[in-house]
Amino acid sequence: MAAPAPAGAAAAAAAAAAASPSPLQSAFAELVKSPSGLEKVVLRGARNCCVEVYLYGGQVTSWKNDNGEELLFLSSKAIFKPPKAIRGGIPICFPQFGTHGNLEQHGFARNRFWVIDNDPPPLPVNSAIKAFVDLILRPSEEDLKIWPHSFEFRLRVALGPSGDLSLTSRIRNTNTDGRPFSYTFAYHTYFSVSDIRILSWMFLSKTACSGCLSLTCAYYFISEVRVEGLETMDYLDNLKAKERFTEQGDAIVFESEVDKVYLAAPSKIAIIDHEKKKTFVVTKEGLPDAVVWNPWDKKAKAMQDFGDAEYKNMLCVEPAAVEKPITLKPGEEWKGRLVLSAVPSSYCSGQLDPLKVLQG
Ligand code: TA6
Repeated sequence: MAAPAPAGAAAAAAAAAAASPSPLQSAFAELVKSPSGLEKVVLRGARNCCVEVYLYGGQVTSWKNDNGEELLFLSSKAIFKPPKAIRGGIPICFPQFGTHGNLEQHGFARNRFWVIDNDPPPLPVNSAIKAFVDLILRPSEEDLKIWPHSFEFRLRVALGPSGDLSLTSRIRNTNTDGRPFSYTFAYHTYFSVSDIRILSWMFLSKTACSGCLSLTCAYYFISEVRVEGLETMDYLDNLKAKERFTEQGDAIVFESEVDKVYLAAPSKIAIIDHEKKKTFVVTKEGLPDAVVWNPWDKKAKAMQDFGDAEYKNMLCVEPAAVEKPITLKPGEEWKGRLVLSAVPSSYCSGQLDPLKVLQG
């Protein structure tokens, strides 16, 4: 029995797919050329839900909810030209996170061209997910000179029926000389948030009693954006020579540059954005650590592919494997998964209780 006719945008994609067979065999995924000339895959879900993945870097650069609202940060100064990595979305750091090794910062997967994998090994997935694409990266001769290991890196990007975005990585050691290899990894996710800075108010009240006037002055600090789930975790501080500290017991709010690798972090982390009445729930599998990064004003000015004020509206929370590199023997395969969902959260939705979100 033929699949039910997809509605709206997916119908158009279906017609297009039928008209010109693309390497993508799905009505919910379309390969297009972006204005930069780089190719990207557009995944269309229910209503206006949509995801864009560039073959360059295997990088998600856009994730929209059913109101068509962009949920990921992409710099207005992002450079879409190799070998520069695209500033925003979800760059993949492999086979090295940051400067944890002697390769270029964050390894090379984010500035290589991936290809569409039309025949991936089966992956147990929820059959309700129609909008997905499989990409694959293998090392080039040049890569083997800087990192002498054969691997197959398969990436499935999927847009769920409720608008959730998932990235499933499978990395296999295909060395034929019996050598294992080790690597570090991160999904370097840039979230789009409302003003991340702690905003303060001075509150003056006048009280008059029995002929005298007294002024009471109070300061209120409001942070629209907070991260929950990393309280009391140990972390390596990249701003202090990777020294190890323990996070204080409250939600993380932001008032200066932050660059921390939280160790053995819980599988669920929440980013609560009061202003946007939304909570991002970050769920991770096979990735013990979580990096939190905001460059703040000075670092922002120093980055050519980043707007001076853009630090106010982005936050990176990056499921990662940093402290303990992953080691694979030949033939072995590792799986690392990230699932992102954006839930409405406001005082009245009752979804503001982070524990409810984290333990939901
Ligand atoms: O993930 C945090 C971090 O490692 C920071 O140290 C900062 O350098 C950021 O990544 C961005 O790195 P990039 O190489 O993309 O400029």
